[in-house]
Amino acid sequence: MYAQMVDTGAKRLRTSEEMSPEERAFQERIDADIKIEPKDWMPEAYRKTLIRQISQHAHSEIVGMLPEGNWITRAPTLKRKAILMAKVQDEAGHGLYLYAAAETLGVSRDELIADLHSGKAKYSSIFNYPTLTWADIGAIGWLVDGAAIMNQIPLCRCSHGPYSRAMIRVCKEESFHQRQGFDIMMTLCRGTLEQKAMAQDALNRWWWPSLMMFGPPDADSVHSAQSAQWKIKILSNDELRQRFVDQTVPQADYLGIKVPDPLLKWNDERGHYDTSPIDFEELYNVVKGNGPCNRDRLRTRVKAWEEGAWVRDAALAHAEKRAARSARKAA
Ligand code: BYC
Repeated sequence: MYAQMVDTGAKRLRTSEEMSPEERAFQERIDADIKIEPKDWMPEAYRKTLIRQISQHAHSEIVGMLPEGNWITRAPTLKRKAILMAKVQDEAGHGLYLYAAAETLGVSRDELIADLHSGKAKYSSIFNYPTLTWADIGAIGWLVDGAAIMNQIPLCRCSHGPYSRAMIRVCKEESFHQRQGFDIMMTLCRGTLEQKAMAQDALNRWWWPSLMMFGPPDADSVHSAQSAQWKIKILSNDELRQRFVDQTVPQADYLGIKVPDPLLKWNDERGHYDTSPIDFEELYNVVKGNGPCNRDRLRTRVKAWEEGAWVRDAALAHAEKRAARSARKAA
């Protein structure tokens, strides 16, 4: 599959003969499944690709707190509220592990955040959609966290040590998030007709954006071939998307709600579900900044950053004071 991608819009991969001796040794380590650690030599493009992907991932976790945070004050029971608060706090933790993993590549957190706020760095398209009802919280946990796990389990085996290790804990927590989402959907689907209709409406709105989370089709994916060669990507965008569809459709059947795709059908020959063509124009449009909530999300993040300046200043002043005290004691 990746061999096909080499000729489809992605840059041509360098052959072993075209690589410098350092690059060749690096690629051999990757091929032998040896992790690349912060002090190891790495091609500049590998470093840049990782900074791009890990920071986009970190930003997604942090921006991803907003649509769900919107429902903390309106959760239907105390128990649901406590669970949702824990989940949203977990997302903050994921963002922090990921920023720390990116920092090992020689970039500062301030630079990464400045790139998010200026619109230079991306975050996942999915968080530019609004959460209109409580059922959306169920759909996000079930579908969005479900898609995130599908994408992130292979990342636990990626070639970069800090990123792969961060992913192990993230995936364990995402698994709890997915189950809490499914549990909300289950409760709604077993509830009144009105509640079941809310669950169906949430599935209708979140299904296609969830499939778009996996990125453009392989044929249009700019980075896939190189990322596959470096084992940053273990499975392609389309392979992961297909696995997600195959896993999720039976869950929708179990809930008794209908995936909003008239052409969805099990294909015995392929051993997979066939779907309607995905409207990737919608993904490109959202990624360009024109989704329903892009401007609002960035405005909220920038405001939170500015209003938190005094906390960062106070923490820094405290750390400097402690360091000075320790230095005096040591002298
Ligand atoms: N949204 O060549 P491609 C979560 C960009 S949420 C926005 O295939 P790549 C969570 C892509 O960046 C998920 N942009 O790129 C769940 C590139 O643009 P640039 C966060 C997208 O990197 C619940 C261009 O399109 N997860 O965790 O090889 C609550 C071409 O694409 C999207 C991750 O970030 C998109 N959906 O593959 C809270 C996982 N898709 O950078 C949080 C790690 C593509 O050249 N990331 N683009 O300007 C990945 O696995 C990969 O980066 C992707 C894209 C599969 C997303």
